[in-house]
Amino acid sequence: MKMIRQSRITNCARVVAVATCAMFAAHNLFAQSDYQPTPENLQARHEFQDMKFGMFIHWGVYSVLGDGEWVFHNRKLTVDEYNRLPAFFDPEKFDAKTWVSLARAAGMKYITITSRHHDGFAMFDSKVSDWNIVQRTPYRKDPLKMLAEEAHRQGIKLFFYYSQLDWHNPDYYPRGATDWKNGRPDHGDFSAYLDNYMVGQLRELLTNYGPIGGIWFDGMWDKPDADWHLAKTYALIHQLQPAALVIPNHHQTPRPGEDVQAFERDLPGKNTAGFNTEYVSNQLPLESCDTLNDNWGFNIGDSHYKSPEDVERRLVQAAGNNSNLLLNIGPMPNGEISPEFATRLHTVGEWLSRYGDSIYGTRGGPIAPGDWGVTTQKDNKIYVHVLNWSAPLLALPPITAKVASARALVDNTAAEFTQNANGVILKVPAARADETDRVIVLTMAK
Ligand code: FHN
Repeated sequence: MKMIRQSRITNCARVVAVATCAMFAAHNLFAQSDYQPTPENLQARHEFQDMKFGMFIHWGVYSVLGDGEWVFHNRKLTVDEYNRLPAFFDPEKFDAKTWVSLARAAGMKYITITSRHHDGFAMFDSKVSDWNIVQRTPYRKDPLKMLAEEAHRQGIKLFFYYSQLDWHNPDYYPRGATDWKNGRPDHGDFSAYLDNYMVGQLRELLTNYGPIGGIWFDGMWDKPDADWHLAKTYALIHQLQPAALVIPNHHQTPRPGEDVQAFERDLPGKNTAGFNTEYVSNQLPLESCDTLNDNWGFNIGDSHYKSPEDVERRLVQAAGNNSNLLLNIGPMPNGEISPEFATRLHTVGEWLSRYGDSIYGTRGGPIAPGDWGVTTQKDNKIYVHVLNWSAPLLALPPITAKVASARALVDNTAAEFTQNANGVILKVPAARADETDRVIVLTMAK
């Protein structure tokens, strides 16, 4: 089972990698070239960077089959077959309060949820077509509305994932790299798909759910050479909600009109996944997404969960690389989040209640990340995150400011240090049994 799952992930990654490379050349042609972010947008970017940790949610009718969000494509189902799926989707256990409360308990400050994935199925009340949760499922309600209201109540920012790629709509034509014969006609009006269908749905998402954090785009890599009408689309978003952030997961150099640079399953600048760009913007906020097990959408056979300590390390690494971490869970078709996800998130939240000062509101520190760990910084403090170091002394490169004190974050005990032109030598307290990250707070002299 595990081998099948891994090979599916690899196949998907390969499709995405090939397509994103080809997109590179044409990429600046279609963006919002005269884009000047408004003061609200710049403020939203700043707040986004401060939040550091978000909950990614992949949830759609595909969850019924318990085989991930690519099941339509992976099993080469026809549109007629897939059309039967919504009738089985009745998430009677969905409770927006439980989901938002879990995000908060995990120390997450925002949620990014699939408003529709590549199957094109709208998980919200859309008037643009009836291919949506209200009209096609026995549930008949709009979970995004409930989630938006609850998120606003609990002070959590809500972002909508929106797949530009569509395996269902006939107007998504010519079809792209993920094409298979699923029964759609060999003709269609791509401009109508973009300007009427997609823009119509984006307009709904940006007007019916109160202030939202932004739109998280995915799927452009399916048709690298197409004109995606980005200028119009991005301009509409910024016109409807100037503070809404455009976050594109196209894995390439950012284009004008985009507000955040996204990385998938990799830290900024790394490309272990095989499809990320090594270019890292020094202007835009950065976000790296990953998933708590191996799948994005619910997969009943996937029990390859990351440990809470692993998640904590990834969060620290992301913060040290000046990035947010968007961590995914795939809720079940009945609307519940499985205990395997929930317990791990609670543990991470408990850790953050002790170590959060060294994460939230910080930016990447002045010392380059190394095998030993990373640094973050905020105000007159540098947080040295020692993730992987067993010797008692740690030699850091020179920093311009004078260090006034060094203390362990966890119990405020003083840590010995010396500073000279060659750098800072820190005596690192021995790691406690349960300590993922030893954080030494260096306070700079005024
Ligand atoms: O194909 C999708 C995948 O299903 C998932 O949504 C991830 C999340 O980053 N993005 C895609 C590929 O880039």
